[in-house]
Amino acid sequence: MTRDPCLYCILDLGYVQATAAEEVTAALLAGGADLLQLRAKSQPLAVIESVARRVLPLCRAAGVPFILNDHPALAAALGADGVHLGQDDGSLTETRALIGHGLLVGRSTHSLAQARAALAEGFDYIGFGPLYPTPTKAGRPAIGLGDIAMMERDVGAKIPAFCIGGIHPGNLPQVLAAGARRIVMVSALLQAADIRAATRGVATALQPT
Ligand code: TZP
Ligand code: MG
Repeated sequence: MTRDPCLYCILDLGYVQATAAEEVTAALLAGGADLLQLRAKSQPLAVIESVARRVLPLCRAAGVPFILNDHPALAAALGADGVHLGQDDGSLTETRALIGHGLLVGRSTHSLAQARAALAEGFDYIGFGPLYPTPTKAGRPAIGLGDIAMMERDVGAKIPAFCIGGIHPGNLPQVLAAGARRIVMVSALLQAADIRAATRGVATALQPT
């Protein structure tokens, strides 16, 4: 990562039509996304590959790392900058055996213990949440804000740690007050009337003063 990454945006095909992928990606990048992930939970691999091939050059041109959710082999074949793994997506060692050492590998974590374990295992960054209930990851219990400060102290001081889940411009001040320094925002940006302006507002709020 070339600059201190604060705002991690996700192009989630649960919210965005594949045909709108480039337009939405361009808006997220213009608004100030520091990383961009393609997440497509219910799409065939061919669609994921097609969308990835179209948005990857936009990320490259903006100097923003392109991360693929799941599918490490495809991420490597595409020349993505990284891959994002959930708790059940295998170990870092298994993933590195498949894709080598050239890609960032991130891990979703849902507790302080999992965040510490991801750091110890050697992941390049983590997601931490969901802080609040969210339809984007329905059924995953919210963990609240209480552990953010300790997670930042123990993990976020060493690798980028992105708080995630149900964050929107209205509750962002509380998330930051709880100690978060980096966040992921998905539905609140993808469903905004003006994605670029909404992203810009959040990116600005995350800049250290
Ligand atoms: N992992 C934990 S919460 C979440 C993911 C992918 C969804 C975040 O989406 P939103 O819409 O910002 O709540
Ligand atoms: Mg996964």
